[in-house]
Amino acid sequence: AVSAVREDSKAETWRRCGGCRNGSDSLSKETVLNFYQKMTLLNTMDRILYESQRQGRISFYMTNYGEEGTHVGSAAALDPTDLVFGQYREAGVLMYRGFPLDLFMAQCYANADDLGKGRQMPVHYGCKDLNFVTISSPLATQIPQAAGAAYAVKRENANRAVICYFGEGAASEGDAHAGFNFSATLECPLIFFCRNNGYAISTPTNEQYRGDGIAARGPGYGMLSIRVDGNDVFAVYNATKEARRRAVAENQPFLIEAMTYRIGHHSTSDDSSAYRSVDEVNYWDKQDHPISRLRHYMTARDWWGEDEERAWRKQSRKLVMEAFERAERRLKPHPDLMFTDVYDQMTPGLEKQKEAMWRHVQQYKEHYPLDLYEK
Ligand SMILES: Cc1ncc(C[n+]2csc(CCOP(=O)(O)OP(=O)(O)O)c2C)c(N)n1
Ligand SMILES: [Mg+2]
Repeated sequence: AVSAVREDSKAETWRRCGGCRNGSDSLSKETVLNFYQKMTLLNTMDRILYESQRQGRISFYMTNYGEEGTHVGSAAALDPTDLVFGQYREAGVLMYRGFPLDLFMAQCYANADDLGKGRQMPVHYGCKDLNFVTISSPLATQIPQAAGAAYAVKRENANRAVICYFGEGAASEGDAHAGFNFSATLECPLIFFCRNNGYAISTPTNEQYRGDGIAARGPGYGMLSIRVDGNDVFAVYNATKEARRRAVAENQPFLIEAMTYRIGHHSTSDDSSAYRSVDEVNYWDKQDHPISRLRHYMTARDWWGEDEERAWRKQSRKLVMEAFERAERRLKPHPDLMFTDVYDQMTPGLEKQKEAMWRHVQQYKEHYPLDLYEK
């Protein structure tokens, strides 16, 4: 079944629905169940952390609702040594690579276990061991950085690729042009993965560009490009697998545009009911959700039923709740860590700021519960 996925995408999209087994036959039951478990675990974690923010337990959060298929399908097609540059809505990629719930929670709670030592806003994950470059919010900065990294990878000749995720909104930044052109002309093994989820905060795609989406820009840069149904985890997997193969074998960038839909608000600072209808959101939630589509496939193959679903829902919720409770109890990092690691040796200016901070904290002790911080 090949059909246009969203009304605003004029080109045909490579669509493989859960009902047709093309391409996914080669994936084992174990692999497919793992896809499903990662997609639903991400969904459960999102729900708990979103609620945490609403209750004032954490400062901010961004959900990944509706885009789970793009994360898991693409992550599964990569080699663990491939380097990932994300935007901020790709937590499922990191989860698929093995980042534990405890570390997701530690980052959002900025506790003493956070690999970033509590210095970043929630969802700005990073993990050197999993080859996942720390998220930075200024849009599209990761695109030229990924081009540079892919050039370095090529020079190492290490049979490695770089993948760079970005939203269709970020593709309007000047940095996107620089990254696309550098990687094409320098012939870098780079997969550009655009999550076209219909919105850049409140701006719908029909106000973002006049051409045919993001994939149509690829040929202008001399880049191989494909548009794929982002809510079909198998289609995303197949497209990314082939993009990676060609990027590495032929040293060239490959642009993927995955058509999907942002079901949640942009972030906890946004209320999307101000700019889109409940009917629109419901359509994607009820009719074309990557998780339910995958579940239909598993059911059709007799791999999954009500009992498995009930048991997994219970187990996954327990895993998330336990990690959440551990994170909340954990102490915060020592306040001195705010001043370290940028310079090898702290500058005199920073030393002064640190002393000023401690004077302030001593003076207004009642507002600073130091017993919650590591000594
Ligand atoms: C340089 C820059 N400009 C503006 C912003 C504010 N901003 C944050 S997210 C966002 C929308 C991005 O949309 P898109 O790339 O489609 O990603 P999505 O949120 O849909 O996943 C904007 C405008 C920013 N972070 N950085
Ligand atoms: Mg978007």
